[in-house]
Amino acid sequence: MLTTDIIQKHNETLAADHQFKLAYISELLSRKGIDPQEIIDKIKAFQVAIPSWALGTGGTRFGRFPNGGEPRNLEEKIEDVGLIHQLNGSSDSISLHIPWDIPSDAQAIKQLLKAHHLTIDSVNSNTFQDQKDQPYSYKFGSLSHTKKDSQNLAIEHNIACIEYGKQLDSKVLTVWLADGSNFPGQQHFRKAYQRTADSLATIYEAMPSDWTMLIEYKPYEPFFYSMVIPDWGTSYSLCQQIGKNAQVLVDLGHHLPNTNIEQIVGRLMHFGRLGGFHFNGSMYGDDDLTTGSIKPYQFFLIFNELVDGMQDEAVKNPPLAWMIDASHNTKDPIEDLLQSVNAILATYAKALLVDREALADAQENNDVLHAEEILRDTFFTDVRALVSEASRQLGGALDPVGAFRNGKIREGLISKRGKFSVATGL
Ligand code: RM4
Ligand code: MN
Ligand code: MN
Repeated sequence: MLTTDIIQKHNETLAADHQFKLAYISELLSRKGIDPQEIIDKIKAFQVAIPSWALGTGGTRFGRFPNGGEPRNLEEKIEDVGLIHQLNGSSDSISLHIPWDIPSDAQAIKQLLKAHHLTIDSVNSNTFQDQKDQPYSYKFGSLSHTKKDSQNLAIEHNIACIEYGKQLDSKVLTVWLADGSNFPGQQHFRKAYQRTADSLATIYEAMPSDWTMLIEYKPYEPFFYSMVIPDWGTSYSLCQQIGKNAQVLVDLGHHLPNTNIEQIVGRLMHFGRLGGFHFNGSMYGDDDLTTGSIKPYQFFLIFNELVDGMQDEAVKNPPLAWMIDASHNTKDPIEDLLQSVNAILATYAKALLVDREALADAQENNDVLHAEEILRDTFFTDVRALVSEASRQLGGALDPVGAFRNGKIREGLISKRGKFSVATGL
């Protein structure tokens, strides 16, 4: 549907302004001894996976207000991610949620992925809902369930996810465990933890040796008194027991307000146990808002920590899996995803510009103000032209949302899929 022509024409209308902004930031960087093209190349190499469950309109338990043209099946979800990738050059993979995205014909899906220059990122298991005709319920837990029947069903489901992933060449299983309790006394904390550790160890055993298991944590929701994996410490301890290919996954919205997430990132990288990231914006908790929309400075501090860890040879952390995990309740999902990727790349670019030598020096000498100013100065640098240029060099749009709107792409999707098409997912 999207022709390179739309992107080209749109880029032409923005070219003069873009060149002006790019020349300015390039000159600024050159004066600091930084090669702008080196930064642009790093931005180009940074790819963010799109979750299949974010392509439809999200909602709350009170309501949902779709705009139409939502992808009706896995094939159309792949098409949407292909579109995003064509527009920004930075979204080359899609994460699947099972059973929402079970591939009926793996070969055909692989061909479709190839046609869109995409791969499968992670497969995500779902034991937070009972499926129709499910023999044993997850109402009182899954991997931590007191009854073997439910526990085993959840283990088998995760192993089935690995099988689906293998068919599509994925190498990552992400486990977000929604087990917990709503009332004091309901659950024996130590026993529930141990059952979870045992279940995860069984799943890990079934995983090929070149796969990674990512274990996510979240302090509350769907349970509000306790969660079995509420925090990074619990995820970390589980990973330590399970094996070297088990890693902690940080979802930005899975923290209580004011948590120092950048410090958690630093700790986990120090231990070599940070496996992946779910990007989103958060005001109160798992709000799943647009990445960078609420606390951009904190987001920058998190990226600063990530880049510091990635550039330090003493840090033995594996390469990270980057994914957006947001819910688009108010904005067009594709526009929101494009906006999110843009915010992620711009923040990454800023973190690349931090003068690490000067920062280390200020820290060693306890020059508090200077250390802080090094970060603030970088944070306030406008790097958006570098991100646009990276997109352009990858064949994408200087302004992906603008091109999406100008090309009337949503209108096209609505006329093809209908006003009332609904995506599977939450
Ligand atoms: C959870 C968590 C998981 C995601 C589900 C849909 O809060 O963030 O990563 O798979 O939502
Ligand atoms: Mn998540
Ligand atoms: Mn979440």
